[in-house]
Amino acid sequence: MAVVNSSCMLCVWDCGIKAHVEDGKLVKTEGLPEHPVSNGYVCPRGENLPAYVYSDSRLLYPYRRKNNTLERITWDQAFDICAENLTKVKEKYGAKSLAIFCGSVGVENIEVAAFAQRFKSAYNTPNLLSVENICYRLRILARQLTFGRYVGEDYRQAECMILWGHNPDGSRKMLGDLIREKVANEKFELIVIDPKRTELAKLGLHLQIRPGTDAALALAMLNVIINEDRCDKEFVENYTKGFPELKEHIQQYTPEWAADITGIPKEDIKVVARIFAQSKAPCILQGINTLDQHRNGFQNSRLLALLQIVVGAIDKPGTWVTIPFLRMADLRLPMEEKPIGADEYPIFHSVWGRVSPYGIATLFPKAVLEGIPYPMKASIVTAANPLVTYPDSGLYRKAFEALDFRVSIDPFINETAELSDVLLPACTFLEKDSLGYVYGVVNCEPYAMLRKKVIEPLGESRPDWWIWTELAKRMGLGEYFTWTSDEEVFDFLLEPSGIKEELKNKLGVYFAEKGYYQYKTKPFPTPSKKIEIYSDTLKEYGYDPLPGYVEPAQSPISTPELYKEYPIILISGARQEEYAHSQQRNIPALRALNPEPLAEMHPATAQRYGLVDGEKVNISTKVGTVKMRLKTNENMMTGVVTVPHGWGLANVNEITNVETREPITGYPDFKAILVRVEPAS
Ligand SMILES: Nc1nc2c(c(=O)[nH]1)N[C@H]1C(S)=C(S)[C@@H](COP(=O)(O)OP(=O)(O)OC[C@H]3O[C@@H](n4cnc5c(=O)[nH]c(N)nc54)[C@H](O)[C@@H]3O)O[C@H]1N2
Ligand SMILES: Nc1nc2c(c(=O)[nH]1)N[C@H]1C(S)=C(S)[C@@H](COP(=O)(O)OP(=O)(O)OC[C@H]3O[C@@H](n4cnc5c(=O)[nH]c(N)nc54)[C@H](O)[C@@H]3O)O[C@H]1N2
Ligand code: SF4
Ligand SMILES: [Mo]
Repeated sequence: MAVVNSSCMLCVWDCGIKAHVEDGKLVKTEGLPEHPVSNGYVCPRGENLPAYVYSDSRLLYPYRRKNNTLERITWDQAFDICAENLTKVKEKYGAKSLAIFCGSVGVENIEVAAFAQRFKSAYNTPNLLSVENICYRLRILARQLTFGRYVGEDYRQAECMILWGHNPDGSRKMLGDLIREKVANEKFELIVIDPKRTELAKLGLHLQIRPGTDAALALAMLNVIINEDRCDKEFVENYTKGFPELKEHIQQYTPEWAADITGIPKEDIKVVARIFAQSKAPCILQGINTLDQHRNGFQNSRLLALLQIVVGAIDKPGTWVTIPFLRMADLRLPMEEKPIGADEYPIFHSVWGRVSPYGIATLFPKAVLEGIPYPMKASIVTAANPLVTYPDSGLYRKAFEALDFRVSIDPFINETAELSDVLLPACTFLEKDSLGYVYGVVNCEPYAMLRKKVIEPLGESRPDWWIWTELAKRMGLGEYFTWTSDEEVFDFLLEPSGIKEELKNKLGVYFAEKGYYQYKTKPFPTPSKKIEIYSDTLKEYGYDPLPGYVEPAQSPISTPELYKEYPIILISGARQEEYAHSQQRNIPALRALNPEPLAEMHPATAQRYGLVDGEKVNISTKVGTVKMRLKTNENMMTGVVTVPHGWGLANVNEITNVETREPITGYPDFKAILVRVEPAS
């Protein structure tokens, strides 16, 4: 029996694991107590890694689809078919007619995204359509525009924490546990802003907010803090630009005004604003996508930043701080052509000369089905399941069906792979050496870890880098893909970071110190060299330079006619500990813990619409209907229903839409849409 220290890649938290191996087989996984961030924690998915890796639904050989059945083929045949078809498409419609999709795993396993980027630029298509156009990039951009760089939440030392649209018990359990410890042992204020009274909300002050109205609350909190003279004047004067304009701007947004919009009593808004402003170390933990996937998404992120700024809670321990930057190799090659959506969403594409490699994924169906701005004819989908995880699954299905050629690279046959012409079996992270790396950006802990190989690749599955490399060679692009082993790949990726040697310690972990008060010695890297409360850049592009409030694209107020027909507000995608997105439904131990998706609603709302706890209901929008079991729950806000995403057979994205996009980044609207709920006949 051997024990390998590695890290888990089933979600972005990258927990340390001890993998027990017997006769070349993974038999057990448990937490790694010495890990500097997870400290021995693993969730049920991490505990069930043996069942994950040996699952019957693993794709272990290359396949092609012929007469609607899967035919096993060799790697050589698979690459030949891909090369022939991708070349044909390129010759007939141009390189840009190939779209490469890369999902959440591409963020968690940087090799996946890095090689997708390499291939994209070698093939010469600008169209890498990533989950970065659904998740997280929006906030990075909003903070970059405000601070010039990304700042993140130094939550461990926070004395006042606002969980703003974030329920770590489902999405980030380690943090949930830490909050419970802080509540029990420290002088610590917890505030939770959520339409659902979550278990953590019960431990602190809960503001039950109407979905999608967070900007109104934030503006009113700014109003209270500024008008009651609770700002950090010295900080604001020396390090920010645009405070006088903000002061004038927020006068219209009173707590009374916000109370009507949000459903939160005005006194509660004042109390929370004061607690936040008085704390020595206040820290807002913004939901990882909750506030982004709305019409007001970008400005929501700006507003939370402004709250931190006006009270001077920047770069101090326990607030929002600058995370030391770790540079990784950039595998992109220079490219002239812009991806789809670059003109409609120019800031998402590039700002201050920093060009993003991603197109607007929500415009993919339009490109395929309407040829706007140009036709899209082929796809390579890696580490993603857009048929379940993107808005309006029916439309995405139609778009994928309309393509001339589809390739899928995945360790499993997911719903998107089921449509593919060629399926290429990637091995899982347990079957290769790679790099565990979320360096600071998402969890604000500046560490990186070698993700050591635990077992040999199963069947004929292979590492992602190898698949891209061989495919490129077949297409005459081999000169750009010269790597020959896992080790060469991560050595290359790590080269610019300067930490290659440091990672070779016993645990394989590199952990950096956070530097505080950087602004005292280094100006903020914005055009004004200050924090930009007022953003001239946003103004130049025709967006509001100071964030305001807009109603959700669908709401009782913005679309009263629609509301008559669809009188309940739907939230989709609150996380559940057992699953990552559309994955792991095939693991029996996890399925036993969480057998089916439930639509949760307050009993009074259920009663109002004649619905009974435990019965199946149809949830409908103009886009479609999805059937789920109803669970009444006193903790829900009345008039709101919440459902999980990622369930192939009861897929909430059958009813979401691609039309109501966030106006600056093109993000989809997943969090505040109007639905009708009826008993399923
Ligand atoms: N309605 C609604 N929809 C949502 C959301 C929501 O809140 N509501 N959330 C959105 C968000 S924030 C996100 S991030 C997306 C996620 O969207 P996706 O990334 O599309 O979702 P996953 O189901 O995680 O798909 C990941 C795929 O990667 C595969 N995979 C795992 N390991 C590897 C590997 O090493 N290599 C390769 N090549 N493949 C691998 C898995 O088998 C799986 O098929 O969903 C979005 N969709
Ligand atoms: N187990 C598990 N963990 C995951 C993932 C997973 O799939 N499974 N996915 C990972 C990924 S890619 C992501 S993006 C993150 C997502 O993480 P987050 O976006 O932080 O989502 P949650 O922590 O589930 O918290 C969502 C909470 O927001 C509330 N909410 C919904 N709409 C609104 C609103 O309009 N306003 C406010 N104030 N609250 C609202 C919901 O009621 C819910 O309690 O999770 C990550 N962690
Ligand atoms: S799936 Fe669980 S164990 Fe694995 S990284 Fe995520 S939280 Fe940690
Ligand atoms: Mo995400």
